[in-house]
Amino acid sequence: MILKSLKESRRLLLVTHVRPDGDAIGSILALGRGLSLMGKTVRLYNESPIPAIFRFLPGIEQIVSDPGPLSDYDTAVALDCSDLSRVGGLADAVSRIPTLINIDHHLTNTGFGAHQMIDPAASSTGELVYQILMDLGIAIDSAMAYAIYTAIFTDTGSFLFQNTNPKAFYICGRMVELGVNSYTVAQKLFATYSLGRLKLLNMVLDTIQISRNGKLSVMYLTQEMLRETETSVDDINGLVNYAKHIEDVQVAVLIQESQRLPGGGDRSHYHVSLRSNGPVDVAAIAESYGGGGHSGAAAYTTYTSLAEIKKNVFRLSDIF
Ligand SMILES: [Mn+2]
Repeated sequence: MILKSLKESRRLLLVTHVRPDGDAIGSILALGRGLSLMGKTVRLYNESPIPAIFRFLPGIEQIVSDPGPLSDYDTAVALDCSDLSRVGGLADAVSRIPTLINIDHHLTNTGFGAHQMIDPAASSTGELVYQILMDLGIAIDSAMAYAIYTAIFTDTGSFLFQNTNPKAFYICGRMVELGVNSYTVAQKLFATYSLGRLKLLNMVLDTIQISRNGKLSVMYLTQEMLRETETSVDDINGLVNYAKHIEDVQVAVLIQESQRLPGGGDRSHYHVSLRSNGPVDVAAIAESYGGGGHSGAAAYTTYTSLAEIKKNVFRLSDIF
């Protein structure tokens, strides 16, 4: 049904989640380019700024934060969104576009949209986009190959996470055959950090606390640290994983003070990222706070104080 609907569409808006990661960005770029090559009018939308590390991807400038009048589109495609609200402020308006297609791999996907391709066994949404491009008979060029490779490579944590499956290796191998320089991608994504980021990492690591049973680690990051190290949200990407590498730690938590919202007054709010090494399902924890994600990586936003968040988070360690 998805294929038929995509073939019949003429003017498409592709959307993905706020604070986009490599899977969100790679998926939207690859599918967007494929559909454009089929002669369709395609616009790629994201509410948030694109993190600097992804700016090497061909066509990245085509992801815009202004989709124009939504009445222009006959079809919307949501990629890597467990819930349409993940799109951000435009979610309601997007839901009114005549045909809504939902392509995702989150176990927690709410099943929104008229047509869905939801496969929690897929390593990434990029893997599903590859399948769709194949089924549409589109020849993958180097730009699409870089996008798909980046989607899978980042969502599997460079093939380190538990969602790394045979297809992830197979598709990435094919993408390398089609022109991706895997060394270049690795360098762009992981090997080059600013001095500020390392100083920020130093500060954040300094806040690590471990639960009494040793299975949970908690660190935090404040706006003040970003100012002091002259870093931006771009530099926060991946910091949470450091605390996961500690011996015996099963769940790592990074509590990140977010920028005050315009009109939000004095109230700080926090983005809480959770990473699990296996047995603990952090998506369930995030969901209980109104967030979501995968069993191994999830997040939620909260308006309580840092002290309160830490108290609640440490209480979690009692259950595992
Ligand atoms: Mn994903």
